Amino acid sequence: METQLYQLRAELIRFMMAYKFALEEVNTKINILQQEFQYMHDYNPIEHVKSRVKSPESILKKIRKKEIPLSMPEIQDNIRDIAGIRINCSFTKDIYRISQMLEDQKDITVIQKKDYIVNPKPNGYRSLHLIIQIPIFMSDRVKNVFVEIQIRTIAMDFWASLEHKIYYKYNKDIPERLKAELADAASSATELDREMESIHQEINEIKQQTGPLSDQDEEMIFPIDLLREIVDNK
Ligand code: 0O2
Repeated sequence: METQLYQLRAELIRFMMAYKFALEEVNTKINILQQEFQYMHDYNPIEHVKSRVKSPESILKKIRKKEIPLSMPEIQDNIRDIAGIRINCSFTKDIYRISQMLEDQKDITVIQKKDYIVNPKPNGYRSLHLIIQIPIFMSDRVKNVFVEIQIRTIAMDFWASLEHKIYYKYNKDIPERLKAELADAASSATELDREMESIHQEINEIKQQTGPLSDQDEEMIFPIDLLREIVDNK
C-alpha cells in the first residue's frame, strides 16, 4: 500500500512537472521569435509575456465544476489550461503575426483557436486564444502537453484584468450598470487599439519615405510613456 501511494505521488509530481517543462519550451520559442524579430525588423512586437502553471486549488475547482473523474488521464484531457501563457502585444496586427509564427512551428500542434477579437464575447472580452500541444521529452517517455496561449494587446489586457476583478468581486453576478460601463470601456479599448495601430502605420510610412527617424522625432510623434500612462489610467 505504501509503495503504491509512493508511486502515485511520484506520478503526480511528474504530471505537474510536464506542464512546467511545456511552459519552458514555449517561453523559449517566444523568446527566440522576439529576439529574431527585433534583430530583423528593429521592432519588438511583444510587450511582455506571463506564464503560470495553474494552482492545485484552481485545478481541483475546475475538476469539480466540470465534473471530471479524479484520474490523471481525465484531468489531462479535459483541463487544457493547466499550463498557460499570456502574450501582450503592442498592436492587434502583432497578435496575428505572433500567433502565425507559433502555429508554423513544426513541433506545435494547434488543437483549438478561438478568435475573440473578430468575435468578441457579449461582455466585450477580446483576445486570441490558442490551445496547442507540444511534445516534452522526459527520461522514459514523450508527453504531448496542452498549453493555453492567450494573445492580446495592452488595452485588451487592461480591460480583461479589470473585468476579471469585478467578476469575482461581485461573485460572477455583475450589476447591470457596471456591465454597461464595462461594455463602453471595451469599445473605448477597441477604438484605442485602432488609433494606436493607425499612428504606428503612419510612422512606418514616414520612415519608409524619409529613412529612419531619430529617437527624438519618434518620441515627439509617438510618446510611448505618455500613451502608456493614459492606457494604464495612472
Ligand atoms: P482563469 O481564472 O483566468 O483561469 P475552459 O473553461 O477554459 O475549459 P472556455 O471558458 O470555453 O473553456 O475557454 P475560453 O473561452 O477560451 O476562456 C479561457 C480563459 O480565457 C479564461 O480562463 C479566462 O482567463 C479568459 N477569459 C475568457 N472569457 C473571459 C471574460 O469574459 N473575461 C475575462 N476577464 N477573461 C476571460 P478561466 O479558467 O475561465 O479563468
